[in-house]
Amino acid sequence: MEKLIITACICGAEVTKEHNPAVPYTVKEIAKEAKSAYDAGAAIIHLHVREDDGTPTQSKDRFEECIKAIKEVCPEVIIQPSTGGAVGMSNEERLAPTDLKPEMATLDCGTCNFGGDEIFVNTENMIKEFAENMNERGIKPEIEVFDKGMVDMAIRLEKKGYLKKPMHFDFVMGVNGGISGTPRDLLFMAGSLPEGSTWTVSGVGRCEYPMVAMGIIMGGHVRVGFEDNVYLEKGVKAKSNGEMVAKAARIARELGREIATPDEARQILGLK
Ligand code: KMH
Ligand code: ZN
Repeated sequence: MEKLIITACICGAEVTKEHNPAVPYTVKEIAKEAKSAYDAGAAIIHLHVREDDGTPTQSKDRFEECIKAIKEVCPEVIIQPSTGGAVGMSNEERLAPTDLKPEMATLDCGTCNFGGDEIFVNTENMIKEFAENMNERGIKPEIEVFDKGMVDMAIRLEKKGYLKKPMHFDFVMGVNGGISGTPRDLLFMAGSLPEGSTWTVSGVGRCEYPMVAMGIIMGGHVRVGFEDNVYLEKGVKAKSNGEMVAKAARIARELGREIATPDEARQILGLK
């Protein structure tokens, strides 16, 4: 089976130090968490950034600072800025980091409830605008899908020329408002992709490690990190993103799946 790409979502936009004191805010903390994840086997860092007080931001300057700091401590890792940002941000704000021309960035392919009164808005025209922005800059989108209809949206947009094959998807499962993180639903999502697509799975909260195990067995790839879950196991908070990546790598090795280096991940994803 193909080597396993582990993505670490080290920071997110919603999780705070109240949830887990190890959630990084400052540039230094973000670089430290990226390094801990990379050292444990992560090939990709899915990146959100914060102000020093924890406020989520899509500032291009802040991304630039954080990317520079990460590259200093792990030069070969793939950095994948978020264009999802935080609920309520404008399109312009969300797209700011694409001007830095990263190798990859996320492209959220549909609107969904995000708990309480929160709605994460991604209309069809927004998705087209974001996809065109990334095409112009040579950025490979990681198509984030929170439900099956979003897979269908990506398939439609590929047919219209907004997205290029082979597409790479991230199934974000277990969000309060999206598809649940169950084996049945992961089989459904993976079975809905066009031939030749690659995919990773992000299980939110308690379904993180069950989805990791499923993803590894099914030949997909996996994402772990504070954005999705702050626990290492029931009742035990992770001390770092590295601990969570190490657990995913351990499960993979037990199941006979080797871990991809960033350069191997670039080959698998067609980044070079
Ligand atoms: N913070 C969420 C509202 C992405 O990174 O592209 C959206 C999100 C998706 O995290
Ligand atoms: Zn994200």
